[in-house]
Amino acid sequence: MRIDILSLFPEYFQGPFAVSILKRAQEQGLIEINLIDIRRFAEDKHKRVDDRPYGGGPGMLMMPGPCVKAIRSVKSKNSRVVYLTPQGKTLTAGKCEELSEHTHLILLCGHYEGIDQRVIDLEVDEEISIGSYVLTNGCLPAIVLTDAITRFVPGVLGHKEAASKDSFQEEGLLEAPQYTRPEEFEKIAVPEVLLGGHHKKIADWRRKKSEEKTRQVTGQQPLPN
Ligand code: 4HQ
Repeated sequence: MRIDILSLFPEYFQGPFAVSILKRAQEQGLIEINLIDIRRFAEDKHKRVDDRPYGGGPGMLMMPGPCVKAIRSVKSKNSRVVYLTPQGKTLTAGKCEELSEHTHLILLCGHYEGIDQRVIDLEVDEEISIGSYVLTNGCLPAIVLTDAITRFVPGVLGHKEAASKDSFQEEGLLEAPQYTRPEEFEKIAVPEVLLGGHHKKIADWRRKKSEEKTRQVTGQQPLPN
């Protein structure tokens, strides 16, 4: 899978993509990430990429010309073009898994107050939000999306933790609490059942905790089994 990320700050991504699992996935050739500077596609001698909104209002918008040119410079028949925006559909694990099945993603990061609607009308396949709040630009959302998608690319995660094989996650449940050594930490003991090695009892305990947590946090009734 290839991911092209179009933004005004390609440097933004260099930290997160150069460490840990995303770094290894690139080294193993499982994903290829390309960072593209939209300003390269500016159409005037001042390299301008923003302008004032028609109808008035605060701030600036990204001009359609440079955005559309940048997208078209990498687009082919197999490309899926995603614009990151609070106006999009909220990202879920299911959407990440679906996007991981594409061979080419183009992620468009907005800056300022956003982009001209005609870029969306002409070139964008879907709009995705990483949550209901407003960030200063779309670079962090593109990092979040790239990270969450990469976990679903075959070979990126080890056998054990394979992205959606977690039965609880598949049922929309939150995870049970987890513990490692020591057995007691600042007077708090690890729940006895986890120390016993009784796999059925451990699985039952985890399910119960998982359902409790899901109810607490989401108010949602866990699906019956
Ligand atoms: N922004 N989920 C504003 C976001 C955002 C989000 C990206 C800030 C687009 C123009 N994107 N720019 N939340 O807050 O995706």
